[in-house]
Amino acid sequence: MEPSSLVVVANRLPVDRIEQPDGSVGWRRSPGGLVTALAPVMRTREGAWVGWSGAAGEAPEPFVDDGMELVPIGMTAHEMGDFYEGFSNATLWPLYHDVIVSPEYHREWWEAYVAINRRFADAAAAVAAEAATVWVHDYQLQLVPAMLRLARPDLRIGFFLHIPFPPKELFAQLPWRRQILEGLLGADLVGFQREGAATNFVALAGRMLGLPCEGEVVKTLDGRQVRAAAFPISIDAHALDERARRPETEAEAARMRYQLGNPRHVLLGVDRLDYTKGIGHRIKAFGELVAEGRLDATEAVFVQVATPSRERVDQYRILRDDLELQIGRLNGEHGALGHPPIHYLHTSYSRDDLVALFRAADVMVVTPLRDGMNLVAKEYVACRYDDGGVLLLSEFAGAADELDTAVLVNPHDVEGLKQAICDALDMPEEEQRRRMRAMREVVFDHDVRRWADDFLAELGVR
Ligand code: ADQ
Repeated sequence: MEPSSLVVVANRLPVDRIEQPDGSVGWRRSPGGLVTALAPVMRTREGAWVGWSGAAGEAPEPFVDDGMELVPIGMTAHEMGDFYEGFSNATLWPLYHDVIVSPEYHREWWEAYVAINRRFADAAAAVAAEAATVWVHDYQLQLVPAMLRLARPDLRIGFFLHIPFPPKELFAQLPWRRQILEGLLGADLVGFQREGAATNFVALAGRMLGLPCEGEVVKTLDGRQVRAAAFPISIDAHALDERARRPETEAEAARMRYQLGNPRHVLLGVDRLDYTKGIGHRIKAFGELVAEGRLDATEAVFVQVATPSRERVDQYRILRDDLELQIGRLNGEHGALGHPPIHYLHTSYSRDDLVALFRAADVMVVTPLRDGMNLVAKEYVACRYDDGGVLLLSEFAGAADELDTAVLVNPHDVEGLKQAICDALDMPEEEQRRRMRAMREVVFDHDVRRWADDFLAELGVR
């Protein structure tokens, strides 16, 4: 393997492992904002990407895919359980999302987290060229920056957290809070989605580790300066806009509305099936409007697409059962033959179908209780080239900072949410266009390419 001057380290590789008909293993590029944004710079800089293949077992040999060197990390089924389902998704995920469900603290999960972080750090250290730049991603790998720093003091190291960073009162619960802070401080630059998160982090470094801080900068004991700042992530807006404008997309959107019975209003939710996304809150609000007769189920239809997610974690199984009970009950009580008020799809959609759905929806309902950014909100905006449609957006999504002409809601306030849905459905076209135009300006001006360029420029990569 040739050493690489730019190394990305993320939990997942940007490819999915597929079994070929002849039994051999192949790889298919998985579409995602991160890989789209980084592909050009990775190609010109002979980049490498270190990540897990998503399946249990030994790591396959590194290989080259579309000008990028891919370095798979292996994990046993037991390690997957402790590191990924356990510490990452049943400890850190709920703790960093306002403890919507209770985080579980288990010492053996923590030990697996340390061991797997070390595995990623070792692989990155082995592939990085002298004085290379390494960009580490997300909550699964918060110890990697310090581990790398120790092994390779010559590297420039950046870290980006895709999810929220908790306030100190919640972070303080974590038995390994010092180790996590020290892990992150191995980076030269720590990026967050929102400014408040960066401020939290600096304050915690000062308070818990007793390090001197000045504005956005923390001074470490080994004399380095670590900068913490906000880099709100975005999407490939132009690619979505182009897809949305295709005649076949419009035809598919019309077909979808027809299948729904050509209702006057289509409301849409698209999420990973996750308790942070507030799916139950929006269904409750919509259901009450139908039950009270303020909405007619033959005129207003709610489509909820929920991608299966983390199905081996208990809380996710409970969430699915609760949600399906809630939706089944509502449809049973208020639906008519051929007219269920809610169309619920527990499935993943292709990019083309998602764009057609965004085109078919009059109101996009995005109501997370806490969300780092929420790309779905930005994707809806990117697809509304006609400047029509209304985005209903939770104040608790990072996207609310930028998309401030959306109809902003507090998802915990059921009456407020109901009123916001009614306001959205009644919004005059001129007002829809004014709000949407402002949001489109933000999303197109600040796309995912710009996000990656800004972060890398700050790290010294041009
Ligand atoms: P997620 O929590 O996964 O991401 P989000 O930002 O909305 O949430 O991204 C989800 C992506 O999956 C979107 O691109 C969306 O189109 C796609 N998707 C969702 N449901 C789908 C379906 N049924 N079929 C096909 N595709 C579907 C985490 C953080 C976010 C942060 C992102 C990026 O939780 O806060 O915005 O990382 O940093």
